[in-house]
Amino acid sequence: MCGIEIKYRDKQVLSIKGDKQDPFSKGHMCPKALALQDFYEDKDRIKTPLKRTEKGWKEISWQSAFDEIATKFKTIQHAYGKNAVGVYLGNPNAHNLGNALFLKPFMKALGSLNRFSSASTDQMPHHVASNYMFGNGMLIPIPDIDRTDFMLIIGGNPVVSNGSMMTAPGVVHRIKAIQKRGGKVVVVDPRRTKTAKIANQHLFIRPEKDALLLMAMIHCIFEQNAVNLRHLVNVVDNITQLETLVKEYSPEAVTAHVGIPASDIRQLAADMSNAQSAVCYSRMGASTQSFGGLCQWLTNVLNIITGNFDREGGAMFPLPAFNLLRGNTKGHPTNFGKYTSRVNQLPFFNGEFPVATLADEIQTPGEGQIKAMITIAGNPVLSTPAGHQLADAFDQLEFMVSVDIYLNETTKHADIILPATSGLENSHYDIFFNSFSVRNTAKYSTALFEPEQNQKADWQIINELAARLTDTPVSKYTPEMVLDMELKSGPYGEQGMSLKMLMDNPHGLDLGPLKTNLINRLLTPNGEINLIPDLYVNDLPRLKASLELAPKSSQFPFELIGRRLAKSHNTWTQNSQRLVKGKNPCTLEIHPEDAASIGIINGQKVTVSSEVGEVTLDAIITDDVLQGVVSMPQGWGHNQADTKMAVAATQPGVSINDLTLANRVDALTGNAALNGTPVAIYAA
Ligand SMILES: Nc1nc2c(c(=O)[nH]1)N[C@H]1C(S)=C(S)[C@@H](COP(=O)(O)OP(=O)(O)OC[C@H]3O[C@@H](n4cnc5c(=O)[nH]c(N)nc54)[C@H](O)[C@@H]3O)O[C@H]1N2
Ligand SMILES: Nc1nc2c(c(=O)[nH]1)N[C@H]1C(S)=C(S)[C@@H](COP(=O)(O)OP(=O)(O)OC[C@H]3O[C@@H](n4cnc5c(=O)[nH]c(N)nc54)[C@H](O)[C@@H]3O)O[C@H]1N2
Ligand SMILES: [Mo]
Repeated sequence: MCGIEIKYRDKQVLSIKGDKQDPFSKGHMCPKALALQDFYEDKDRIKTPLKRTEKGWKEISWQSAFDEIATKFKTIQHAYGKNAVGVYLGNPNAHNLGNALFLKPFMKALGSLNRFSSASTDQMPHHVASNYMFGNGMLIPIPDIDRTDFMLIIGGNPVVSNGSMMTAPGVVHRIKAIQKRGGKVVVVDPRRTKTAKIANQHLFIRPEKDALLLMAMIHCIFEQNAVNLRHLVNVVDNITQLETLVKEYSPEAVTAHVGIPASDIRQLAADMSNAQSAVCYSRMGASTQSFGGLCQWLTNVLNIITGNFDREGGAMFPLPAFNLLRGNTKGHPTNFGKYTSRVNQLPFFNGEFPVATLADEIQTPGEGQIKAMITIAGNPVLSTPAGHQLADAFDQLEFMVSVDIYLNETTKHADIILPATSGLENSHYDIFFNSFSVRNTAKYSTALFEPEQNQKADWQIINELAARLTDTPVSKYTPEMVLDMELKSGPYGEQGMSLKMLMDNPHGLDLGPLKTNLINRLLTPNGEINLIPDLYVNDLPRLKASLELAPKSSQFPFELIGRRLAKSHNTWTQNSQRLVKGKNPCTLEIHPEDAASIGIINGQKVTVSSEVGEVTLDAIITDDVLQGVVSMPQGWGHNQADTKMAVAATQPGVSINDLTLANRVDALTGNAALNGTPVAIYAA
């Protein structure tokens, strides 16, 4: 989403800089953009289809790769049923125009319900809350960071991540601007993050206790007589029933659990309702945990009842030029939990099952068992809970295909790897991240370089596969054709929005700040917002039970949380020299008193073990983490044999997901509960 200016000669990148004329990013870009050159030039990037043979990987032609894949998938589906072929879609699909447009028809062609993605290790609770409250999983409220006077950030570190479900290039400037106009930023996190360090206030919270905090804040809003629904007063239902639900969650009732003094909780609620405008933004830390579903529901509730919903400076709904919700009408029945997964009965939603249960679906015999897989732009062996167990499961498949740019920890388990073009060889318009953006803007970039002769873009690969699976001709559409049509039929179509218009304005077009628009866009059957959908009310006994302090597990006394690093993106950017140079960032942060209690010193190697695995890494002693909590980065662990990522191997790190547990999910949404994993620590 950041505009970048690349100087180049022939096929050589000379420089990469932020584009000052981009109306949205205004010259900002993060370190990962610089690495585009490394990805482009990377000698390890695969460029020809590879097939596993007894003598190792063999380069094969696209024709024979497509032939073999289509035959194998068809044979397996014929023998065991359509669901026998599973799919895992990774995060880069969301950053890829062609995949964002053509994965849907591909999935339809495959006809399997066994679909999984990184969304269930990430933001699924947001989609579920939007589905139940606003009538569509993609109608997502976004913090109006540029106009708010009070921003409460729970479990997000946007200074490092640049926002998430909040597209906001240059977050530091935006946070400083809040402070400059007299506003306040408060961070709630078990770790003193870079965001916490520039905030006005940081409150340490115990992992997985955010739903209790939110319940108590809502309790306080009623107690302080501060409910103010403003323009939504006629569409918001069940406010009195909500008051009853939160009654028992006073700050005093939750304080010992969340680890925040009751007076601070009251003050936080008062600050939020007294501010001219305010927004509560809760993200990864509040989603990938045992109460992720409740957290995202309660975040919406808090924003709504304090009069900060669909209003300047509150949580608002972007209206992108390519409107993903075009054509949706009111009153579609919810598809949440229409199916449940075979082995663990986790809910199907938004066209997929929770990935935490993928290994079980592969390894548990019986009708409906997954016998073959295709992964597209995903690295679940490093990115999903108990990823090392999923690796074992992959080896039990009859057949596996990966569409990727690297031979890595996941793709090495495939029988055939199909190489896709990468960043600078692809054109781009961001369909998803414009939908989560703090300002309405639109920008299209053409591909900078022609791909090498034998390469194909992701969308060409999946369209070809779809055609072969259905014995139909390959789609005649290109991403540009669909994009142009959507832009013309979208909300700015009448003002002339089109692909040509974007091409005439290569720095991007500013379509203005977010606008109040929710009442007309609500897609719930009755056009109203139910504050207390049954789904959530039925999950409250579980929250209440958590108030009965569970005794700390003596075998695994610490709670492990993850962290993101400015110079890496998930699992795959570590083959860039620019990004990995410098000292090893894959360390375990531990509080001084905890370090003392187990007798370790700064820099010492420690072993971290959980119920499913153990890893060894350097300890960093710091009071940036709460006592009892330890933090390590996600996305590392490139120390496996048989991969081809030479730079990454120089700084491999270890995988946090060798420790996380596949059976720790948010019982409501099935989202992986990655944060709060019980672990033990001892000197290595
Ligand atoms: N413990 C813990 N686990 C986590 C997280 C955490 O915070 N803690 N974060 C979670 C989150 S938020 C996410 S989104 C997931 C991410 O999980 P994944 O999506 O599984 O992981 P990525 O590293 O994003 O995987 C990207 C894969 O796509 C390939 N790739 C990159 N670009 C392209 C391309 O253009 N085309 C194709 N075909 N392939 C490409 C890469 O080589 C890599 O194999 O991880 C989750 N896992
Ligand atoms: N540089 C960089 N940028 C990225 C990525 C990257 O890998 N690198 N990944 C991208 C992706 S895929 C995503 S989804 C976004 C994520 O963007 P963010 O949500 O901003 O990501 P995190 O840094 O994972 O922030 C999660 C925070 O939650 C805290 N936390 C952990 N457990 C709890 C808890 O129980 N309660 C509370 N309140 N906090 C908790 C952690 O300490 C951490 O600070 O970032 C995106 N941007
Ligand atoms: Mo993510």
